[in-house]
Amino acid sequence: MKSRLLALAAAAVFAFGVQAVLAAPIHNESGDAGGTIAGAQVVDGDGPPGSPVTAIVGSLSGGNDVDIYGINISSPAVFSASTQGGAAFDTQLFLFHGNGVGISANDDTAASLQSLLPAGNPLHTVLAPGSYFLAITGFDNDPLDGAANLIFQSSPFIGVYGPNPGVGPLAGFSGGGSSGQYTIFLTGVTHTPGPASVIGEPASVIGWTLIAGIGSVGAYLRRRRKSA
Ligand SMILES: [Ca+2]
Ligand SMILES: [Ca+2]
Repeated sequence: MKSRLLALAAAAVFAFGVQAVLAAPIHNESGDAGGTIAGAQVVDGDGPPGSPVTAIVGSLSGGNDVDIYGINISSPAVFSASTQGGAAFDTQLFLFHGNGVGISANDDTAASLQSLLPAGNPLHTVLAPGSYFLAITGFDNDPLDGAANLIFQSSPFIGVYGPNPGVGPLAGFSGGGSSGQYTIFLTGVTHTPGPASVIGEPASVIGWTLIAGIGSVGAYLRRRRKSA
């Protein structure tokens, strides 16, 4: 009886330990996050579904590197993304729908060359909870549509902008920017709870499911390798 209790206690401690490891609120870039919506790195697998993601840590390896992350915005009313205090280079942040249509952009704040997509901005509060794509680049590597139009106004640098009228979805970037290590601080973002959370983003459901599935397998394999 005693040994069974000890075994149960050990199992509980083990389960708690695993949960604690899985509950990491910070997502570390795995390899190099892709520079397209389809190649985006989904922020899942390093926390239980629904648990908060408070930051993404990664690096832009050169002026043409663009890192795009698939994130689950669970609370659009408080969603924010910021590199203030999280980078030593001139960052830019851009938010997109799963179909590549632009949502918001910021280059600099009044205080710094780092970037802020602010909580409470009407561009964010109107969003439905679900999957979105957050891109980080170094100034002045800007997102372009298929006709090489700038998707977002790029000056004055401190503005928070929605997409320019008439532009198409993301097709590429202008290239040639600053680079370095970054931390993107997040609010209103949780680890993806899976396809059921993808509300209001029907065009991206299949892609998101596929990406999330691949990401989960990758995370599983990474954990397997680490524990082997
Ligand atoms: Ca990178
Ligand atoms: Ca900037």
